Amino acid sequence: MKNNLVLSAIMAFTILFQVSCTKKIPTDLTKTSFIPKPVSVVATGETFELTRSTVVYYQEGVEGLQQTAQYLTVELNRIGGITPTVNSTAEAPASGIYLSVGDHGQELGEEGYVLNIGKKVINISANRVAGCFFGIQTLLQTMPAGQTTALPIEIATGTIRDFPEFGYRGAMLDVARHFFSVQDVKRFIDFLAAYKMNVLHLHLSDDQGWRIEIKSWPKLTEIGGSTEVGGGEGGFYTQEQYTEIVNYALERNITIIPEIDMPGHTNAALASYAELNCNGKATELYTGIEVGFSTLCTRKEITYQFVDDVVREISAITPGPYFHIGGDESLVTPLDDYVYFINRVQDIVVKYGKKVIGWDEIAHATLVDGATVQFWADVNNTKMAVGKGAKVIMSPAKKAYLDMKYDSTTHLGLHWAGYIEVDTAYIWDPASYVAGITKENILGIESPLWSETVTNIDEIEYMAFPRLPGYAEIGWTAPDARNWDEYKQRLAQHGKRFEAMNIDFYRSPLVPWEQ
Ligand code: TNX
Repeated sequence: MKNNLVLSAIMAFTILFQVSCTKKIPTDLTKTSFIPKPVSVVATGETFELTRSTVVYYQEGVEGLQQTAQYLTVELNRIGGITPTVNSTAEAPASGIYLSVGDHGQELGEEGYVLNIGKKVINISANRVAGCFFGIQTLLQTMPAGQTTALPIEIATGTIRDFPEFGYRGAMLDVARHFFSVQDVKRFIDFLAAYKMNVLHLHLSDDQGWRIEIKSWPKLTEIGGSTEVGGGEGGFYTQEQYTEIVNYALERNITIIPEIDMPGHTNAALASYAELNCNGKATELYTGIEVGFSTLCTRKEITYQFVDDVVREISAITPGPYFHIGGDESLVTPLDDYVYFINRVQDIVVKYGKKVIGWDEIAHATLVDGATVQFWADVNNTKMAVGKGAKVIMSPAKKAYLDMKYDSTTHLGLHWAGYIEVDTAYIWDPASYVAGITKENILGIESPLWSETVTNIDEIEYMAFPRLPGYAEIGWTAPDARNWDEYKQRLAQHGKRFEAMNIDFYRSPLVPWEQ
């Protein structure tokens, strides 16, 4: 009897010990490693318990909010294996997770949100549905990185108020030099969504490949889509597949920006249609990685019929406001011809209801109202564009190029713009990077991933991670709230998130990853 008592005491003690030591109950929300760093986090020191019976509610009558609620349940299922009920409601519930849209003031803007985690209820509220989506991403970062069976999931209570520094936070994927499947692009979209990026720019054509079906010019994909760098089989998206990508992105609050690069970088088109060449002869397909040797024939009328058809067909399946006309490295197009071409092409883009984006070289043309230049190399071009009233997307190659090697030992990538270690990628401010170009001129930031050396999704992951979350933070978090030494600690915590997502990432020695 006495022995039994002692035994039960030991057992009780052991259980207590296990509970208190093996399960750290999170109670301090400010300790969570959020990326991007939110504007403000206030902890209230308690815990919300997410269980199998937690219901996800959304405010009734708000277009798009049900879809956002569904997105949350899919993620909760992935993490905790639970399938929460989704209900619409007219009144704020007393328990569960509640998404709502209302007037939360100008400061929160189009994308800001308030995430309030109470003991019984989690409220995500915003001016717009987009804000609720970003609030969900923040909430997900309070949960275990990967799948867990340890229910309930405990979440520290408190309030996060948050909004982005820039409205344009993007990445670019070059699907022309190497082609990537719809499935790969969707996975890349998921990466962007997890870090609150809202733009995916698809580089759909280049010398080595034409990657989007154009029904009125079918040889573009039949011939121009048939290979890639290194001579592989290439590929292209049918218009239906492109639409599938656009819709997948839309559900994650991401705008697809299609780019048809012209008048240079057009060998795939020139090989497909002889009439686009000034000498009337089709070129050979190209599978190398040189740039600057091709040009459309800018003084032939058929060229503008071609551009008109391409812009018309792509614009019709692109809900986003932009069309990117490329315009970079047209080294064999005389400047007069280049300016004439860019001017005519801008008018075509406007005619089909889209806003023009081009690489910084398009500054030489007469820019249409609402044009945006993407700064990648030339400060003078960019300033000239701003002088002509254009806005700027910041993609300085020395800082923002995801295809640059991390250091001299990186087996993938190029290094013409330098080596870009994770700290180099993080430590810069778009609004002060170029003297004379200030926040008012800048839409935001984009990190391009050119694919001359990148051939599959694992290699995409290796070049994008861990730099991509840093670019996301530069786009979202104000410069005075950013600091590399503090950021690298948070980034280290995301290593287990990358692992849980099966992301093949570069374990930079500059980041104190957990072992
Ligand atoms: C420059 S950036 C290019 C691309 C290459 C890239 C490789 C830009 C507008 N043009 O054609 O793929 O360098 O880093």
